[in-house]
Amino acid sequence: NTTIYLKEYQVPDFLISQVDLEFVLSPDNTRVKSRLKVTRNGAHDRALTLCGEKLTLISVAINDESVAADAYEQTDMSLKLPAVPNEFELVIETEIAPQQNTELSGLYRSSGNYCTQCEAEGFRRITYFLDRPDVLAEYRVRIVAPKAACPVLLSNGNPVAQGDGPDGLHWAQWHDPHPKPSYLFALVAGDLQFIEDQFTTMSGRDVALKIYTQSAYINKCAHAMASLKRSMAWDERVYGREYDLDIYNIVAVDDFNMGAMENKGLNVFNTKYVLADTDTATDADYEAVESVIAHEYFHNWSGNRVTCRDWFQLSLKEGFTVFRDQEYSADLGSRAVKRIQDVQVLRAFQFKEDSGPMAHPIRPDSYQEINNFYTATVYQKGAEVIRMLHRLLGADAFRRGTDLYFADFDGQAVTTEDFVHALERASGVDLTQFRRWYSQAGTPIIKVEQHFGDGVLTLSLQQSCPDTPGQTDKLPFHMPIEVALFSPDGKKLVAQTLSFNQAEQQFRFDNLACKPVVSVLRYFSAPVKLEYKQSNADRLHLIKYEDDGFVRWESMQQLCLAMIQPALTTGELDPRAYQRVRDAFEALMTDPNPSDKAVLAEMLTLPPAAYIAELASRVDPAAISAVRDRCIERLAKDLEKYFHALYADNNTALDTDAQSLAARRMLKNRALFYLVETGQTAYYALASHQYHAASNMTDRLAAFTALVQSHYPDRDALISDFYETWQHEPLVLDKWFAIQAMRPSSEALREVEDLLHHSDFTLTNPNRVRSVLGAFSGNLAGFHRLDGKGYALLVDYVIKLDQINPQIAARLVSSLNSWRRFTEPYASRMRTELARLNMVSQLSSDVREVVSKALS
Ligand code: BAL
Ligand code: ZN
Repeated sequence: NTTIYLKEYQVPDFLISQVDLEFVLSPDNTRVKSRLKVTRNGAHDRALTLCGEKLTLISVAINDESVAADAYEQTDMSLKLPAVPNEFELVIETEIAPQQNTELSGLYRSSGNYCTQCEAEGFRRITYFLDRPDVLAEYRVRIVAPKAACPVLLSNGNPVAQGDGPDGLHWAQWHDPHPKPSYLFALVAGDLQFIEDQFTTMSGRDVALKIYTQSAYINKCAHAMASLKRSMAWDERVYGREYDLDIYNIVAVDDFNMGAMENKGLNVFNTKYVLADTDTATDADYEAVESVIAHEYFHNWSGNRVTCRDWFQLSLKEGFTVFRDQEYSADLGSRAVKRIQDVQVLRAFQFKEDSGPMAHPIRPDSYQEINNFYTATVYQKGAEVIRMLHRLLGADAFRRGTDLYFADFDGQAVTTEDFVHALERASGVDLTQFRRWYSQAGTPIIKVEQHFGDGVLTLSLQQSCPDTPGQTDKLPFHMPIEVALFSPDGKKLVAQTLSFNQAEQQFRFDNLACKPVVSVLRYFSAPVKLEYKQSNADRLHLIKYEDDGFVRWESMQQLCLAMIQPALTTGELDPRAYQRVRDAFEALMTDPNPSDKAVLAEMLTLPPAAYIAELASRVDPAAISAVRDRCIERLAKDLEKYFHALYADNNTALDTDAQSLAARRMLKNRALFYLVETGQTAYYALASHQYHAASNMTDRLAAFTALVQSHYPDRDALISDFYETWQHEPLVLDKWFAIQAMRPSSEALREVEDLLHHSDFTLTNPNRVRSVLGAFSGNLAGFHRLDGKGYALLVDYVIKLDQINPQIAARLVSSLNSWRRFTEPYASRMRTELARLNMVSQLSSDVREVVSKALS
């Protein structure tokens, strides 16, 4: 594999200002004719080298003169034209086979329809091109296809013309006036239905909105459409950003590597993030659709109008856009719950990445395969970095900064440095030190100590950051630490943002009548691990009095960790630690006025096994599962009557707004989970009744999950019933696969082996692969076995999948990345399987990069 370095970035030797594409579509031989206006960039005499993969070259012409085959050099990866004029028109004809494209990168077929995915480097699988994000061109696209099979023909921008041709063919032409890089190109053609709506922008322009999908799904698109309109209004209100074409098209397809793609004016989506109705989608699915629709819409400015100079800058658009979609969802629903859930994702995936062999800064220095860098670090930590900027500058200065950024760089391909500098110019805040967040990898550890005397509280903060591959001796970060002080009777005395930028720093709070309770890292104001020997009394005080839901939840998590962590080594639950959690649960459940039912549901959830593993110095998966299960079982039995009351109180539809109803369902289903964990027949019957009687998928799936992951005696019949009912709904069937693959038991392996042979399992659909192999590899109790058979199974399938879809195969390997952090024999067994994988001679560059870094 070749390594590409940020420090070696060079401007392109040539620019392309105009692109005219003509596609004559056919499953096995699609003709692509590309007419490019090319200009030499600067004074040099270097050759023009275009990227191209899996293309059959038909012809090349410069300024209408055919170029003979001996006048160019062709390799598997490129087409080199040694002597070209300074300005010329280049016409290239190629042939491709969308039907054979199982990698789902470039032009491919999904359920018989044509679609594209070009980010990051898919366009080179369509035609020879300068396939890099700093080459921006205006695109005109003509699509020709059989009218019967492909009544719908779509590309970026605005529709220009359409008509019928001979032999049952028809055609359509599209024009995108906004210069864009090739990764934002899209084409869709097929037999699709659509729903439509419209949006009037803040300057009074009408935009037609359409969502296309197969006819079987068309009744499930209304929520996505409503989300799109809300997103458009939000971006006008919060960022002053208006949409800039006459039409906004979204297409939902079954087979998609990512969640969705922000192609200019023609988003292509995984059906998972478009389709939703109450029968088939859970409340969490509704929220996910809302946030991904918003995310892709927000990219129209943060990504498309202003794009990335090179792929090292990916977080420029992704970190910023994730921050934007997180804030959008927070504005729409419960801000506290959104923050809790985002932090959970960060801790589960990004912290793990930061402590493993693939750790990289949000702006990586190097990569072998860019597809491996669409990571939780670039996305989620990237969003946390933007959030810190927002907090350090304040909302108004931050907005002045983003206005300046959009104005100065509109239509350009820029860097994270351009972004930070724009914020600096607009705010006057010096961000020199803050920039380290872009270049240093690793999760900082903050030690907190407090001292109180003579009415003065001194808070001492110390920061450090562990070594990561290629990086040692890191310099201190600049970060905002939100703190508040609470009086013994629960009054908030002080709330303040500390600007923490030294290795060690002290902060003084004067004139305090008595020792306060200190709340640190409110709102999770920085993506760090806190080492804070807080007393349990203080934690309980914060659970009671904090108005930040994140801290209330985090204090509860800390109480739970204080119960779980010692037991991982002793094997025994400390009775006092257990009693504290039990009493705190009881107090929460008997609080007559819980502030937010969804926050309460989160507070009644023990820290996930993956997070307990992340915090352990050595991961013993069996111990983690055993201790966590024991805690759940005891809490369930000891607090049964409270869980039952909670269930009964919330098993009603007293609220009318969707958000309150969803919060109620979340709380009720949390209670149901514990009730089922008691193992009592009555609660199995209760859950079974809920499963059968449910009027929505949230309740049905919660009951199904609780029963399938318990010792429910009629488990097999229930699994069959679910399958019989939902087998024709692929997204629901994905849930059916995943819930079985996540069964927290050593039985999971055998079940996963069966699922992999199920007639509905296929390696060609990424959602299905993720629902079985992805879910299984995240199953701490089921995947990590003393005999290592879980790892062997995964590697067997990675080898098969790598021949079909290397991007998804590489993602699966990452679950073995952290092998060094495991106890024996797990660590050795994981390494053995990685070594076996590494011996395969025909590995893709995607898998090769992950496996070789994991072993190095
Ligand atoms: N740009 C790839 C998909 C997304 O982040 O929106
Ligand atoms: Zn994105």
